[in-house]
Amino acid sequence: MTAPRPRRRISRELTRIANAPVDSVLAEIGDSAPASRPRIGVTGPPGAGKSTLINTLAAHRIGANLCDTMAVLAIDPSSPVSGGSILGDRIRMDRIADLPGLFIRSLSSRGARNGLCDNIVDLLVALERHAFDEIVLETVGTGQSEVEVAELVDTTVLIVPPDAGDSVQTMKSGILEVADIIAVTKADMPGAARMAADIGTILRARGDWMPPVVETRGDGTGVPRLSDEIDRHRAWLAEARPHAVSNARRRRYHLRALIARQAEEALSGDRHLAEGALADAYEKLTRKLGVG
Ligand SMILES: Nc1nc2c(ncn2[C@@H]2O[C@H](COP(=O)(O)OP(=O)(O)OP(=O)(O)O)[C@@H](O)[C@H]2O)c(=O)[nH]1
Ligand SMILES: [Mg+2]
Repeated sequence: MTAPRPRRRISRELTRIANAPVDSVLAEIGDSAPASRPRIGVTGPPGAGKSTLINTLAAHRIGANLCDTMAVLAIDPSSPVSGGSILGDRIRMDRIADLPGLFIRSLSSRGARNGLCDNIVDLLVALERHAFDEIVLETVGTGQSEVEVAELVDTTVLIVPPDAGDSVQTMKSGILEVADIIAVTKADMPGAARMAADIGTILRARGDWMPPVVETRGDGTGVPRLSDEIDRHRAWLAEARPHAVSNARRRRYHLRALIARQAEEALSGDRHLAEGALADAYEKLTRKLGVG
């Protein structure tokens, strides 16, 4: 039995890191070595049923002792940083909020262009330092972010509601190519089986991994199968992509994100920095960052 996490303390720490400039972030988590805690990304259009599914998935995985501790980070595109509150208003996870070993936090995407927050990697590393067995990241799919989230996690679960309609065609080129598992939610509604079949016809195997399509319902139907598929994918991944490769990829992503933020901080701190000839402005910026 794992001791309950000090949720309030972790939540305050995330708030602090979420609002901190790069230098302070590095002071706080800069000594972190690469660590691969399994990460599950859950992405899909607004209102697709992501939070509901994470709800039942967490209850199932913790209840069945598949993991002792789980952290859920939900990126909420609309609300401002939910200062320290454990539950965002929009995430319907109240049923599991008291589950021992579970930590839930929603965060604003702060208007970041890609629907992820620009400091998401810092927060994932901060959570990793608390040694959760699994970390789940919920993001609202806004085109590019769906694809980008796959860079940050081991297993990408794409959530598709039965009424997604035409979007299946647009999904074809982007997210379907990176989704490891597809969950058609709201399977109690008409069109779910049809949607699952339609997606099945356009899915392609990646290497020898064929993304499975699972139908789920808010009452938890289909969730044990989804959970099994997550474990099956994780086992496959352990063979196909060693941890060292995942760690190196995450580290590169993190470094790029830190540099991008540092540049943003420099540019917004000095409006003259971007003036003049492009090459001059570039030189001024890189000098300011100490990389020129
Ligand atoms: N009929 C039906 N409704 C569902 C099911 N799952 C979720 N819903 C409803 O769909 C709505 C959205 O559910 P959420 O779980 O909040 O969806 P979400 O994708 O997390 O939404 P955002 O985070 O706002 O993008 C809620 O009103 C849920 O009650 C289901 O299996 N069947
Ligand atoms: Mg949600």
